[in-house]
Amino acid sequence: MRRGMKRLMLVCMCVLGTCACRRTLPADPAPSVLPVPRSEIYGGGTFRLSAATPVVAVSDDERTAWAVGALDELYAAVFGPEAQPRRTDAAADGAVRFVCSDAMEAEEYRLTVDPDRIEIVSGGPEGAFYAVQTLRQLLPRAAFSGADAVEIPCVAIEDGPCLVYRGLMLDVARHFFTVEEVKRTLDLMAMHKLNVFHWHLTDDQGWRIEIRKYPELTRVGAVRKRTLVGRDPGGEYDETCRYDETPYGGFYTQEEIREVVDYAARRFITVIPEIEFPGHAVAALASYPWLGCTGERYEVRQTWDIDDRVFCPGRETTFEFMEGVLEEVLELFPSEYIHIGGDECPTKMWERCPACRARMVAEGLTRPRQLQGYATARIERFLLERGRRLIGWDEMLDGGVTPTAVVMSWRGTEGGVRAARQGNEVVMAPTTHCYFDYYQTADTVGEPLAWGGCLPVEQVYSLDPLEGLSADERRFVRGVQANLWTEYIADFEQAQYMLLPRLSALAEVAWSLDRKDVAGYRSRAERLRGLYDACGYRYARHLFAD
Ligand code: TNX
Repeated sequence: MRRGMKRLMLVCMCVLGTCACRRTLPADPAPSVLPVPRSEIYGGGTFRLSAATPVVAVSDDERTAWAVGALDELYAAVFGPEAQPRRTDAAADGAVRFVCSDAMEAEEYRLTVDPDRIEIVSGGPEGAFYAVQTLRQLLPRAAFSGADAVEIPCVAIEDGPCLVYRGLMLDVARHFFTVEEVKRTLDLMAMHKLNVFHWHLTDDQGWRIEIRKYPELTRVGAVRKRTLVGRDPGGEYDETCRYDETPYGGFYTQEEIREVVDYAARRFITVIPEIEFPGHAVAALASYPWLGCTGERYEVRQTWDIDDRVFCPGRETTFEFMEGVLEEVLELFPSEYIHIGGDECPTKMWERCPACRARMVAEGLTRPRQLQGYATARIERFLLERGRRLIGWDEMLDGGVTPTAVVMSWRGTEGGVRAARQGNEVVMAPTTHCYFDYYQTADTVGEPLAWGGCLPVEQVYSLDPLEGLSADERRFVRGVQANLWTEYIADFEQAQYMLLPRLSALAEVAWSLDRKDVAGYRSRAERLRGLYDACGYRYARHLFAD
């Protein structure tokens, strides 16, 4: 018996030993790429990629270096952290070659894998970056647990996105995510070829961005004294509320913000900051009571839902404040679009406020709601003067919107359709298809607590952001966005679970709108799931057979 055991151990050690020594992993039998490329034609044979495979880069400008940097990351993930592809100038065989083409759009690429080389032709560095993301999906799944060489199937891929805006919004006010977690989120986006990270930085329950001119925003506004446990029964003072009695807080220093913006830029992701105005403002009002209509001192909010306590558009000091905040925001974020929220802003306080009433008279406004239109237009003027564009939630339409503002449609697609018809640019993010804080299945037993609703991955996939619009009007639809609100997100693990695999469905809507097919998507998602496993991401399994 003991001898038998010994022999078994020896055999095991040999097997493990073989795994650990020089070996080439064969290509997986049926790779497929998600989001689905314009065309993907597999030939016979394979290319053998190893740490010794050199890279030929066409130029050495900064953005090209970012795209090639993605290949460095791939080498590190497969061949070990020390593996750095050697750069060579020669158009040698056996290399990965990056080439630029004037005939292509910046995000377009052609990836050709032949037995003796890999060639990536792209319009710009972003296209080259996406080609590397595609290449990553072509590797055998086992590659990510270490190999000396891997085989990649020969293939010719032509690809490019359908929509220019492919977004994800993350709410860091209700649940605070660390810089590391935000970076992991950006990695996820890059894997899915998404290119806009909408960072929801302020809300009633927390102010999360350092503003040097207004230090109370993070000294006071970044911390709530406790957090609701379980579902919000509908109001702070409801006796059935139960709280976690520990203070909850966090914010990003300006240095950390720069770090995130830079990390995103290297992945060709633009970061759009959102500073909520004039609603969802309790954390700001708790920091500086003179920002509200009554001047009362409030606490940072501890429950969810909509709040009446909003910025006072009657007072000049409110605009001075917003401009002071935005000046610092513009320094930190190079994004053309700056999000100023605009959603869910009750007018109750304004109706009773002498300063607001005076403002209405002075501006000839007849409805309190028009004060929001007035306030938004003022902020927009400030942004336009500095070369930026204002983007906000579709409630902006109710207060009257300027032709230059960009509308993010969340209460269905109707607002977006209306905006596109009147010539406003639009991003579609309707609750019906894009709210990843909703349950992913009708049977919620065993699911983590979520906002409510039911948004299965197939439903995300069925989004047609251009529906109901003429060819002319469609030009105004810039793209689509998934939103992850975090009232009921407990940690980053759960955030991943809510995002995946739904983000892959949204990615296909955004990138491959003109070639969607749900059956194909299922099998591509099944394959992509192998990469989620390899990267250690958590994901929901409703789409998959097991
Ligand atoms: C509505 S969508 C909100 C958020 C909530 C979300 C919950 C939008 C612009 N506002 O404040 O977190 O619903 O799903």
